Amino acid sequence: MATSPPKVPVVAEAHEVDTFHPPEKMLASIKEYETLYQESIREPEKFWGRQARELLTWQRDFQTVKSGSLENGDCAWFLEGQLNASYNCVDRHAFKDPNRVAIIYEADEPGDGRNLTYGELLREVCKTAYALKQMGVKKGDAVALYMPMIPEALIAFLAITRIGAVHSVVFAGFSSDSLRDRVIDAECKVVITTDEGKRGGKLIGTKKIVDDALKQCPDVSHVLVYKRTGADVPFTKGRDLWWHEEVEKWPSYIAPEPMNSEDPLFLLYTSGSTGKPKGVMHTTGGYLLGAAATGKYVFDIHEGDRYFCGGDVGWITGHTYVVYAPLLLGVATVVFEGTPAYPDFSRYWDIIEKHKVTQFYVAPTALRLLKRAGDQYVKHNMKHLRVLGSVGEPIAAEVWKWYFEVVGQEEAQVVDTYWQTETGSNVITPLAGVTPTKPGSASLPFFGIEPAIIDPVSGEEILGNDVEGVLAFKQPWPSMARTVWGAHKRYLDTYLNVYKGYYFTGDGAGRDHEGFYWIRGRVDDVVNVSGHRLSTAEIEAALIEHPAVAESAVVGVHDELTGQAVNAFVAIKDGNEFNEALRKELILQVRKSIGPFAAPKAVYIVPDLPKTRSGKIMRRILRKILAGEEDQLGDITTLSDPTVVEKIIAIAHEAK
Ligand code: 6R9
Repeated sequence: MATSPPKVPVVAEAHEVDTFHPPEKMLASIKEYETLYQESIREPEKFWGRQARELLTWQRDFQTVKSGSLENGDCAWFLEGQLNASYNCVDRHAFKDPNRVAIIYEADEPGDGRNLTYGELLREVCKTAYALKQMGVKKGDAVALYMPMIPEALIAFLAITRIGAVHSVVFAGFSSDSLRDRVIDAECKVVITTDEGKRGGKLIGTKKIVDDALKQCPDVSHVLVYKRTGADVPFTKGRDLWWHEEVEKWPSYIAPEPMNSEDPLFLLYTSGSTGKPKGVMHTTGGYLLGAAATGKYVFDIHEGDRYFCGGDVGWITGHTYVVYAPLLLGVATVVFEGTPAYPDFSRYWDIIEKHKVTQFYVAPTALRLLKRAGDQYVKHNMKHLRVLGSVGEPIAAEVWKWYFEVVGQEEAQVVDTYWQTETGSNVITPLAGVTPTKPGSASLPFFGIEPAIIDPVSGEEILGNDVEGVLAFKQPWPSMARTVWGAHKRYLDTYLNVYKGYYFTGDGAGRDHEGFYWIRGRVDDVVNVSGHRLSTAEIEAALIEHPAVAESAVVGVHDELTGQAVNAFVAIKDGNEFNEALRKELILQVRKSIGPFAAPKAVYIVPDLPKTRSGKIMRRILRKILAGEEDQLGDITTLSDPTVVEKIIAIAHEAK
């Protein structure tokens, strides 16, 4: 078994020979996966103890691999152990090989990018860490990031972790209101941003959004601003500081802060079934191990690889697979600022060809767009590609095949990776080149993951194959979230108390006759638009903020391009007139409260919503109406006013 990456560079230079030598896989066969998997389930201490010592560098070794339980919600890993994330991502590679490329920055405009070596990254991280320290950031403090996809975002992640602070990244597509709520919830005192962002040829006013958000955050003492475009942005004296002025003042080395394995590494806010976003908390040792282990086994990352994850650092995919997995394993990570459609639909393929990318990882929504644009855009030499990852939503079989045949030329392995913000890293996924794959199935559990299919009615686990139900996990794993920031009870109630003794994912799933898993989608009020996770309750709360709105109900409907789309039903208060202007205002309200990506695709103004006598909104009925399944509404006589259903059907029809 190849337990560590081969020492020699495994990809021949293109000019040298015209042959491509794929490295030996991390595992020899599916048999070896099965053996290791059994060990990971039966003897998790032995398995994870070994992996943790092999993949991470500990400043102090651990003695207790695993403690706590799902029942009690107190899982902890590698107690007594101490390590530092930035040391593991940067220093250890920089010492060995300072000239190795760490970051390949592909700017929005093709040709504007640059590379950073591990040596350069170490210096930049240290200087920035120093600057943060001088700004008063202490161990355990949360620092907010509101940044585009540029190398400085990664430098900021690592600088924060270097001094033992906690990053709380807010996707730079969230509105100022959303940013404000997250800054307040995590009690951030420092925010890092840019003057502007640049994406798909358009400018994004990041600093302005931060300024708006901070009007209601009196506790923020400093904003560190990286100059990305040179736009003339207002500066608040005493509070705002330029990155280039601050960072250059400080020495290029600062020692990494030793952190306990269970110290928080980051918070990442995500949507759940209730209105308020949850600050999911990940800890240092366990999370880093999940990232490194899945990078190694799922993506088959070897020394010398160039790894390109198209996710944004504002989401978990960017955290784990743009930043942590590739850097922990010491390979180059592509940081792409733009969009797959700019300047044209060949942008991803241009990048893959130019940088000889070995692993590519993206959401099906982008693949659907590019498949639709046409194969004429995919005429590149992409022979270095070994792995094609998919993430965030189910991938339809036709899209899977297109990815495999047209993009990968049937040479690269497609890995449909299922996981969540809360799981930290891939949990049900093929291992590239090892696991046989079936288009549309995320296949088999990763090491340490023991899935259970549960009957949602009885709450009992359904054993055997060929079964359907909701997906849960029976054992804790190192990279699982430990809590929801400031709301541990909510954490317990959402994930661990639903089915006692299990972690509940919130997804429906089937296990087929061969034990392969098929993810069916959320069973709660979460909608997945272009791989972005949105809560219907959160959008409803945004709509209600509009003075004309009495009540609203939001549902997800199937959408060709974005997977699901947000549709809103709104009952307006008496005295308000429905017209096109109001519809626009309502959409604007959601853009303002949450962000443009959450804007409803359709808004239906209705006289009333279908409700039970106890006042519960029956979203199921609304979903059926939009799906054209009016004949399958079931018993509606229990509604407080069954006649509203007819009216809503008429309105929905008229809109079509
Ligand atoms: C990584 C990420 C999590 C939700 C999850 C599920 C859906 C993710 C999937 C998938 C089908 C896959 N999801 N990967 N559904 N197949 N391969 O996306 O995290 O933003 O927290 O979303 O995404 O519904 O529960 P997050």
